[in-house]
Amino acid sequence: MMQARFSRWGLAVLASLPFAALAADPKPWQLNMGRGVTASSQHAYDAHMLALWICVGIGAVVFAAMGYAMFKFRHSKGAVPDTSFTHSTRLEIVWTVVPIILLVVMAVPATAKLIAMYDTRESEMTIKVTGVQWLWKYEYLGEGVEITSRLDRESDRLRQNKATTRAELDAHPAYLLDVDNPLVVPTDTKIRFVITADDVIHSWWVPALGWKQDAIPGIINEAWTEILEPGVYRGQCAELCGKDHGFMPIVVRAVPKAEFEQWLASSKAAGQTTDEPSQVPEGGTGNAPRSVDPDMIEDVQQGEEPAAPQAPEEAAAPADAPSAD
Ligand SMILES: [Cu+2]
Repeated sequence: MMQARFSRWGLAVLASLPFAALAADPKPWQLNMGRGVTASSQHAYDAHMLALWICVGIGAVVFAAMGYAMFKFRHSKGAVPDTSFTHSTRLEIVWTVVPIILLVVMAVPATAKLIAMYDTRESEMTIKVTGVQWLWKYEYLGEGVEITSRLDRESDRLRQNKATTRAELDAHPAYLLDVDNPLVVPTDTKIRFVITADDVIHSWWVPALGWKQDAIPGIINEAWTEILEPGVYRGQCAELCGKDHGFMPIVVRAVPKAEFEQWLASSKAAGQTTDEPSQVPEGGTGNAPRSVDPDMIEDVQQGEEPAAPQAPEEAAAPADAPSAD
């Protein structure tokens, strides 16, 4: 009995080894947000920590002033309320100017980081993500490789079986977080994502990458990532998209470039391909979060791949139009 329990523990430990990089994913009772594994996620973390420490400073000053006032001017020491008090012009100026300075101190780096987050230029490859009720489709544009990623069979079996026990769930470390075909991406590569949906609005979200992007039918949203550390990073659909919204997890497996090339070649050889390689739409101008190119939207609505713009000048034109936000 004891032997069996130990070997079960051993199996669980072994099974969790490939997920050693899970450190980037949230843990139960984790305080604070994670740093993630990309420059974007590090930027988000830095902006968050700056705001946090400013809040801590404000809290300390306000509570100290309250405490001091309550202790120093207490009733038992004969303090009398100042009923003729109106205001202090000097204090009014101080508590208007200081918050303005704090807001600017936070807004300037945050804006720079936000602009960098939307800058999809100079990406080395493009992956099209399509949300479908209730799975994800990934297409390596220009490579002709397309994969469908859905909840792994074991999770699906356990969740549908009313007789499933707690022990069975515990024995499956990635219950409801695993997929049959993870999205395989190379590390140290700027990857552009074009994100859309087939039916309803979904949202592609992997916390370790540091961003979340809506997948909307008829609209192509852009995002990019450059993963620094190999590992398995997990996420979820973050937009309520129907009854199985909670059962379309995301798994990103980041591997070194050479290993990715091997994987891509073997996927092609295995026939996991579309009929003909899709064309790669040109990257945006770096400041447009969503494409407002009517041709691109029409293509997607008709279930076709967005065609590449004819010339770079034409590609730049739609981005000058006001954002569809
Ligand atoms: Cu969804």
